[in-house]
Amino acid sequence: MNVRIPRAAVMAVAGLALAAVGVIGSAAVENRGVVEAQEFAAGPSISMIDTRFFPPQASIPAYTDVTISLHNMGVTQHDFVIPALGVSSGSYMPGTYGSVYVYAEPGAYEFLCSIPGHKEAGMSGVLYAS
Ligand SMILES: [Cu+2]
Repeated sequence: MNVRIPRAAVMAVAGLALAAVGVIGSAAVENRGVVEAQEFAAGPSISMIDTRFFPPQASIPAYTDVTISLHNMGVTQHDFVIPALGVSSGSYMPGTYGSVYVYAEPGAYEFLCSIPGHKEAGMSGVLYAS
């Protein structure tokens, strides 16, 4: 399993680099066929940029364990929180990467940066599960 996870990660990164948000789902399906040990579907990649998230809207499949990839492209610390789902990434220093796991029933869920003042400055968005 330890051997397979890096390969899945590399494939997921390659898929994310090439695919728009709407296409990532199919890339995840292909990855699953190749890498048996992968338990989470590769979901959208969201960048944290000072005072906003990009993209500000993203979609995931409902009732599915999904990985949302995060990248702080800003010059200050940010985080990624989905209050309604109890998801909190913890702080990301500028230039750092990571991910959070999400499982959701169908619906629209606000995500935001919880660092004081950042949501008010524009760091929020909506994650759609369907
Ligand atoms: Cu922030």
